[in-house]
Amino acid sequence: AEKFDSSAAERRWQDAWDKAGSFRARDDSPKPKAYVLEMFPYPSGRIHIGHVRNYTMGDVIARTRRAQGFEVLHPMGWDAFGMPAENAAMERKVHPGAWTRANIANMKAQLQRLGFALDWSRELATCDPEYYGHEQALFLDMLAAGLVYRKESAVNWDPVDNTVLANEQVIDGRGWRSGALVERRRLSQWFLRITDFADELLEGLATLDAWPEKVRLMQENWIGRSRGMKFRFALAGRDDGFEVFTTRPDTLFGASFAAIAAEHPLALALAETDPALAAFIAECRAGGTATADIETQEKRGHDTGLEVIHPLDPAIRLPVFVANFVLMDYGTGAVFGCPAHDQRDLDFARKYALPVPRVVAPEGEADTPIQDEAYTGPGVLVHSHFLDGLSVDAAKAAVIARGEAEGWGQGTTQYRLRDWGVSRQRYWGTPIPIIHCEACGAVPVPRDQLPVVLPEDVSFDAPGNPLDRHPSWKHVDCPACGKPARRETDTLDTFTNSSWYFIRFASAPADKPFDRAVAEQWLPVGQYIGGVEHAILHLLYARFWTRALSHIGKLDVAEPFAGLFTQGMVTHETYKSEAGAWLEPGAIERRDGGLIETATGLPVALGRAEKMSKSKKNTIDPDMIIGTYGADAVRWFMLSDSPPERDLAWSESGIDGAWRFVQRVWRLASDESLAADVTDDKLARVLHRTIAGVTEDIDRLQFNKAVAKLYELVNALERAAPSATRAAAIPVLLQLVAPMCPHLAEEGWAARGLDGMVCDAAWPVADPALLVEDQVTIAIQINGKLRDSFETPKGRDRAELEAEVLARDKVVRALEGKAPRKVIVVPDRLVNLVA
Ligand code: ANZ
Ligand code: ZN
Repeated sequence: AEKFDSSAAERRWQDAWDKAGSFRARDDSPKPKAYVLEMFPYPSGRIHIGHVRNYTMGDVIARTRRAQGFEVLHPMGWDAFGMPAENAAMERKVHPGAWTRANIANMKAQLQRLGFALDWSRELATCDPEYYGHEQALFLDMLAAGLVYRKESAVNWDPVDNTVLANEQVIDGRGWRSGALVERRRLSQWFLRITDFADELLEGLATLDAWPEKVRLMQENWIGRSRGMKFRFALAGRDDGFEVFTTRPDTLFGASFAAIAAEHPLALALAETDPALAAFIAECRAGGTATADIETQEKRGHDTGLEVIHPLDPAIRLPVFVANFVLMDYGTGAVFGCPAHDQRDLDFARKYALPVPRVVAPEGEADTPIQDEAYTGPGVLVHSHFLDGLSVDAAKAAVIARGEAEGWGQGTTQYRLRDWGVSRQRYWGTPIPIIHCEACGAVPVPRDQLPVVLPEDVSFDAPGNPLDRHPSWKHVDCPACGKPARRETDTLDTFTNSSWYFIRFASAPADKPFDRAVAEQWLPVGQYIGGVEHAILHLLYARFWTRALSHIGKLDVAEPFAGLFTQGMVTHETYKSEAGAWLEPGAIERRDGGLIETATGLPVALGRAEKMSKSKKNTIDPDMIIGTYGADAVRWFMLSDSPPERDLAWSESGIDGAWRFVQRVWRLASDESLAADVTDDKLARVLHRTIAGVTEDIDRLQFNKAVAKLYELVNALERAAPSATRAAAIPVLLQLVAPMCPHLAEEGWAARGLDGMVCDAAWPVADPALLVEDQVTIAIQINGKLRDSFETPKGRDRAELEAEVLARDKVVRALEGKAPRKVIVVPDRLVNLVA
């Protein structure tokens, strides 16, 4: 037979599917619905191998569900806003829009080469005004419902580029571009009230049993609900005080100081008359806002000279510091310091020579001094008066009870989760549809003026926000009073774009964000697949939007993604030259069992398999490998070898193996030897076990296991002699292979002259009778002599076996039609008849 011509088959079948509209999802279909979605890509320029793995998995599910009789929604689009487009504009003088659209065209062509069963009619790019205009409408809906507000908050400010930086853009305290020392500034920003949903988002996790445990745990930790206490410290000799928040009220007798944030109102008030404090506050403002920075920063403070009164013992006084490790935006912006049991407090206490009294200790260690490490382990309360001997939990409860009874404090539920700041001082994002008027304040853009479209004529030659610099865009009249006013020039965080795209995929009318009834037919997404890097923010924000939209009556969906799967990375060996430079796989050769650099003949050091990255030169270009091996072999390899949640090591031998598999299936499919008129029970069993196994493996997303079973089936078919069973099994093989290697399957289907396309054929169903794994041979004895034997499933009961034996021709003849005097049945072994 001829070799399988992958590129001809790819063109032919991609065309045929397209013409037939095979993968269009019909809203009005009477079939049960299945929504399969992979996290949509950022149009960075080219598809990388990680995308290929991700989308191949989704495609296998989508194609299988379709064959199983579901109406499948499997859409694709582009998460098209974000910084890289602006960086490209700055570096290469190309408009972010033009850059993005060129990338989309490129990547779409690449995806199409892989033959994914996508409904391209639903394609969207978040940078299309049709998309972000509806997003603006949803933002205004949330604003009207009180889920959006504006407040001042601290941001990382790059004083050279005059711009706000995200935490990730601050490296070692400096702006990633300018290298300038970053300052902390307070700016008015827009926030979404995700914290209103903290409990719901936390409790909803319990319903997501088709999510990886680890992702649920990450979300839980991120939301970070904890029991704590707020209480008031009175300042000695004054009639004011301040509130602190603690998660360890049990350690209150271990307090040796109190500390407030640099931006705390008390600190600011004291600074007015204390120049040294004012200078210290200014220093604290320099430095990033990331918690990680704050954790690693040297702990520093300024002694205010004030003292607070200990709430449990008025005789105890504690000094009050302004400290750089206390955040204004968390808790109350003030703490009590317990150095023995909190590392930050310990570092601080050592620096300022404060006492370190221990109040929690394991048995017998009440007087063991604390050294360099705070004690956070278990134990009972010591040196704590009425708390002595209590467990940590009991002591927490006792202090909260005392505070509530005496009126100086109360128990709280605290969340690590903060409201979501969505303002970005950038061009390439959804414009926030607000107009600022001196008289009327922040006025929503009237609905009939949406979308607020980004201006095209912007420049990127100066730092800062191009929208703000634009000569005319922001100057508008106030929609309320008609006086000159100013457009909001902040755009929305790109995470808002990805927080509802799956709803728009399900329903995309022109005049509104989505049609509720249609969207609800599809939602929730049955299977969502993507990278674990989105385990927290994207998934949490999307869950929040879904709940928020439901809360305001736009939708009634509790959780957007019923099933979630996070796939592993694709890795590749790395190579280093003698000089220590990374080498591309193409620059090396294997010789005499070693590796050498082709250009120099020098030996090459083989490095670990690592995530493919440009910097390590260990990337593989999807286009190139599709060209060499064909889309089906690439898809097949992406599913083989490793469980999908683990990393997959790209290897030449692996993709070669996949290519050979494709050829073997093709040889079977194009085998024209006539079917012999016999059946082959053994092969039938293998076939049906494969049908059942592959179906189950795909259901459980264990693609590598499905692949292994298909290898076995191919082995069996190759070995089997011609038979009717074999002839009938080959089309079934093609059906089972179709989700993974769809072009090969169609080509084989056509080669065998079968009707229609394999993608339209109903998924094969295993015959349960052929699935019984363990067969046993039952011996039939008559008067102790072996007369006959037969195969039967293991574990059948005595009566059944007896009846079956007595009905057998040979037995009836041997007994001459009479009933036996006695029947002895040894289950799974023998039936002895005494005549
Ligand atoms: C006293 C104490 C004693 C604390 C002890 C811890 C251990 P999580 O669990 O992250 O919520 N804290 C409170 N507000 C703060 C702020 N604005 N900036 C910096 N730190 C703040 O942490 C809660 C703990 O972090 C609180 O409990 C408080 O220190 C500190 F043995 O209070 B703790
Ligand atoms: Zn006005």
